[in-house]
Formats: sequence, structure tokens, C-alpha cells
Amino acid sequence: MPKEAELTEVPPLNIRGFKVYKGFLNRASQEQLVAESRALATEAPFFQPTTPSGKPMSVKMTSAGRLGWVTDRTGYRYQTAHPRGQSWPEIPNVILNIWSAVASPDRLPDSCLMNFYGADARMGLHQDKDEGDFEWPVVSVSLGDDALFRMGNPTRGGKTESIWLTSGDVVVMGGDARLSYHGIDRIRFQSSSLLPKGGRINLTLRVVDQTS
Ligand code: MD3
Ligand code: FE
Repeated sequence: MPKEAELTEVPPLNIRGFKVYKGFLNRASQEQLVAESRALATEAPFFQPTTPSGKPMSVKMTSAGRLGWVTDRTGYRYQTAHPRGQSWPEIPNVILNIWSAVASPDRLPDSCLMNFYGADARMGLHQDKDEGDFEWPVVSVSLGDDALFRMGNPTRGGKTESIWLTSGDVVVMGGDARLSYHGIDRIRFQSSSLLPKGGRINLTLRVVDQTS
């Protein structure tokens, strides 16, 4: 895992308040995170989420941590159990260490959402606003195939900017960017050799409970 000292030498790109740490994780760290992600998916299998309108999402999801994000006919929410009933696995320390390095070691995230993108998966423009606290950033880790990430504004509409996220990139969304619209237009299937069968894993770390 890269140490904080390396970060001061490579300052993040700052695009609209999104801090992008290109290549934050070396190949060995990425492989370790894939192994941890597979272990998580064994305990908490990926499921296909459905939007409240009943539309299946193209991304598959699961979570780790005290709270996991789910969506179905009932709506979007965080809950303490996987849809099949068991509690979510703990967030692995290697993942928490990334949060501590780029966000804060003083308050660890309550939730690690894991998204899997197959060849044709995408995620439409949306805001992340189901958390009880927007003071903390959201930290995202990209693993596997390249993804075209689109960033908008805190309100719907207006100009957007796109960047390619590649394996090992870490993005920190804090401040005004925290409530900005964002999404993934597409991935470049099999552009990376990290996942032998192709695809992309995205881990997002979030504080959900208000810190008292
Ligand atoms: C900007 N995930 O899980 S990661 C999501 O690549 C999500 O799977 C995308 O959007 C993915 O909600 C994008 C980058 C990201 C994550 C959370 C954000 C950008 C964000 C929260 C607020 C603003
Ligand atoms: Fe999001």
C-alpha cells in the first residue's frame, strides 16, 4: 500500500472538487484488493439491484461494513443485512487503509459498496444522497477495465466533464463535489488484465451515520 509520503509528491488532479489520484495503487495492491473483493463476494454474493421503478440495474452490487446500500421496489436505502438476510462482512483493512490515507484516519467509513461492471454495464447520472452525513467525502477505488466517468453539477443539467478512470485510480469526492451528479457512461471491456475475464470493480467508501 503506498504511504502518505508518496501522495505529497504526486498531488491529485483536482477537477470540479473531485480529487483524482491517478495510479494510486500499484499492481500488487490492485491484485490484493481483487483477492479481498472475491472473498467479500463469497460471503456477500453480488446481486442485481432494481430501481424503485422496477428497472434492473446493469451493475451488480454487494457491500461490506456495518451498513450496505440496497435498492428494490421499496426504494434506495442503507441496511444492516444483505438481501438474503446475513449481516455484511467487515471492510478489509487494506481498504480502510486507503480511506485513512486520502480521507481521514479519525472517522472510518460505515460502508463499502462494491459495484461490478460487465461488458455492457453503465451507471446513469445520479447524486449520492442516501447517507445521513455529507460532511465526509466518498472515496472510490477503480479496479480492472477502464471506465468513462462523467461529472456534472450539484444541480441537474449544465455542462459535464468526462475522464477515464483506470485500474488503481482513487477518487475523493468532498466539499461541493460530494453532492454533484456523476455516472459511468461505459467501460472498455477487457482493457485491463487485472480481472482475467474482464470487467470492472468499483469500491466506494462512505460515512453513512452522522458522527455525533
Ligand atoms: C461523486 N459509482 O457507487 S465512482 C456509486 O464507478 C457510483 O461505480 C461509480 O457512483 C462507479 O454511487 C462512480 C466515483 C464516485 C463515487 C461516489 C460519488 C463519484 C462520486 C459520490 C459523490 C460524488
Ligand atoms: Fe454515485
